[in-house]
Amino acid sequence: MTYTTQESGVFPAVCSLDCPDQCGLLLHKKEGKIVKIEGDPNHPVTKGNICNKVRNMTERIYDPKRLTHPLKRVGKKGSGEFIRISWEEAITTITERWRALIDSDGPESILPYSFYGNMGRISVEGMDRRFFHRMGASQLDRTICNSAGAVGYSYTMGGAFGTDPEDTVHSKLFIMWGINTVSTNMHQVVFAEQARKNGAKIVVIDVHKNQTGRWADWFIPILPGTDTALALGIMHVLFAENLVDSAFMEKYTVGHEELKEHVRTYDPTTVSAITGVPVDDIYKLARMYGTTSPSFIRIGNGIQHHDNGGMCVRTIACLPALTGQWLVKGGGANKGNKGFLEHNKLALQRPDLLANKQTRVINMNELGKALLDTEPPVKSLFVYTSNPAIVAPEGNKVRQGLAREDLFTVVHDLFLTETALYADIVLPATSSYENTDFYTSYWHHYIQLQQPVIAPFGESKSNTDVFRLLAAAMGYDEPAFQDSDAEMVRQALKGHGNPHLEGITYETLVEKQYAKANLEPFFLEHLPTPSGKIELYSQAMAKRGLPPLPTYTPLVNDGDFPYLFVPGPNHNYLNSTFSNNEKHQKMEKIPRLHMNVADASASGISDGDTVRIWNERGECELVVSIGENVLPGVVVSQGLWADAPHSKHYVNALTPDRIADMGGGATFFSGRVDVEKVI
Ligand SMILES: Nc1nc2c(c(=O)[nH]1)N[C@H]1C(S)=C(S)[C@@H](COP(=O)(O)OP(=O)(O)OC[C@H]3O[C@@H](n4cnc5c(=O)[nH]c(N)nc54)[C@H](O)[C@@H]3O)O[C@H]1N2
Ligand SMILES: Nc1nc2c(c(=O)[nH]1)N[C@H]1C(S)=C(S)[C@@H](COP(=O)(O)OP(=O)(O)OC[C@H]3O[C@@H](n4cnc5c(=O)[nH]c(N)nc54)[C@H](O)[C@@H]3O)O[C@H]1N2
Ligand code: SF4
Ligand SMILES: [Mo]
Repeated sequence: MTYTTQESGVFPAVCSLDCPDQCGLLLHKKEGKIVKIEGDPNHPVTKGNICNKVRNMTERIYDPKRLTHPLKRVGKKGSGEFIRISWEEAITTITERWRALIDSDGPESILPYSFYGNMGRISVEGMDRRFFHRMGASQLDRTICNSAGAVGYSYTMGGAFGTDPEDTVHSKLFIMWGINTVSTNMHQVVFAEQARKNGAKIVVIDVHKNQTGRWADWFIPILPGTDTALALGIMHVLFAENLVDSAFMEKYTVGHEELKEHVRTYDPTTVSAITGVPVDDIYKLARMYGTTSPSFIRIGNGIQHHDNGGMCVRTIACLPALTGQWLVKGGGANKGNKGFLEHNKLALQRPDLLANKQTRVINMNELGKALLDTEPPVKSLFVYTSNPAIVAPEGNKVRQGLAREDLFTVVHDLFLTETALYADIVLPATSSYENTDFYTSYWHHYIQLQQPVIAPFGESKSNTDVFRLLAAAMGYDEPAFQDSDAEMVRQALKGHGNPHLEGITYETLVEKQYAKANLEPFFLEHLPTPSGKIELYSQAMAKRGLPPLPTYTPLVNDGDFPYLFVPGPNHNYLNSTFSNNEKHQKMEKIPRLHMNVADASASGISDGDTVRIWNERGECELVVSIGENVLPGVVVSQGLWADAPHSKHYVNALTPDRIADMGGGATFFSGRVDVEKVI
């Protein structure tokens, strides 16, 4: 009997949200509906604790605003005037339009746009990819989240391999570097708290003393985009005071002699002038790092949403190699552990269906440009599992592009999102609890299975079903479009050549619900860098015209505005997800702009004033919160807020669509703004 046919009971599930913790869940079902969501106490990492967001998830699953049937636009784009249509009409309209476009403009006039609103591998890297490969559509480079840092980390370590979070209970020093752990990785906090009971110290390095900074034993405020210099200053002291592990460097690294020579110029006085961190604190931090073992660095996403973010992560990733911490249980670093759970992507995504066509690739961070300026133009956009009208940078450009009358836009989502308001056709999506999928955490080492627990909501359909329907209507008759969801999970877990996934199959997951990656052989013994060692000096970077040794480069000059603006995510939303839920909005209260007291008094701004934040790209309005939580010259907000009618909380109206130094990454936090009181 499947879970869906059982009216009542408690069923296993996985949190599908784009969150490193990827919790095991238990769904309590009564009369065919989920009535309660709690953590699975047996999950080895998340152990029954879940966040408030998901504890209140039933509100979202059964929200009366949820889409139940397809819609067709009848009013002006953006106005929200739609009428109900059938699935048949929706699929026919879309595919007729696409056929005509393929004839007149070629398949590259069609652009898919998606991200990880659901982390399920077959939902967002499965049938969809097969479909657009077969079509020969423009390809999307999915760079909005961690790509600068992922590439930077790979230059040093070869791939997403780092410390097992479960081992961090043994750590004696935690450095939370550019990560708002309390909100964005709560189970790392649980491990750190356990370690703290055994004397561990927690250091937080951030531009904002937020909930994570307040939790720290030592909070180190830093100027945005300068962390590379701080890391180089630490290296300077480690080498100068011989706090390095030469035997480790000799065996496991390349370039330590060059690095030692190179960091001579990054003395604490020089570094202090760049970072705003006092000279004595740089010495103290370096000595603490050089003498405490095990020491663990949790590398966050904040530092890499900058012009120089790739190099910053690459540099910090070198630190554990200087002190040999990779060999100590609970020591090392974690930027992301996806490498351990690398499955068979070729089988899942089938790039062979492209049949060697060289289709253009569009960077998702440049969506506005792609819709407004790209030649030949994008004429149709298919958005799924993402909400670019809120989350993409240079938001006004994005919305101007979405408003183009000649752009044929389809949006597949659970809600009529801000993006869906611009669609010609809107398709209702199932929630992850209605589908089969597998999930691989990018922080811990577990792979998990979701099997459908409830029936599809209204007429909603899963991503895979939508692409099966589209494929059939387009006449794509390859067997790849016939595979069931379970079959796709099977394919992804075969022939991957990843020793860490050896022995884990669809059947294991059906039986056990989750499985841990096999951690033998030890990843340090087979690092996928060109040299097979940790690359303190990187020939590969030199070949790409990047400095081969860790090097500090200042942020790009973003215009003559007084403040650097850091608009991060918040505690009770998950990017823009939940920002349309009343309960979550209430928990989050009002969006604020944090400003230093010196800046505020110089500008005649008082605590609680509504301020206008503006630059040449756009403007928004927030309520100011004045204090010492940010350094002078920096303003910080939290949250990607929904567009309530006339709300002026659209922070991405201000963010740049410049591309970071590596991986085509986003630079959300490298924009400059001015701030004035609204009278
Ligand atoms: N509750 C909640 N959890 C989430 C999310 C959410 O929206 N809400 N989003 C999920 C997603 S998709 C992601 S990618 C992760 C992101 O979660 P994190 O990795 O925590 O990244 P951010 O919250 O973007 O930024 C982390 C911190 O970096 C700081 N920061 C910004 N610039 C700099 C800098 O130059 N130097 C330093 N040292 N610090 C800087 C910010 O002030 C912020 O406190 O969280 C995931 N989890
Ligand atoms: N200013 C600023 N902007 C940012 C960031 C920041 O820190 N500051 N962070 C950036 C980062 S790190 C990220 S990852 C992005 C995230 O950006 P997005 O990936 O766009 O994340 P969400 O806003 O959560 O939107 C996900 C959407 O997917 C829908 N969805 C969920 N499950 C499914 C499904 O199974 N099928 C379909 N079809 N739809 C589904 C949800 O309802 C929701 O509308 O935002 C980026 N934008
Ligand atoms: S959002 Fe993160 S912390 Fe919350 S339940 Fe999901 S995985 Fe766990
Ligand atoms: Mo992200």
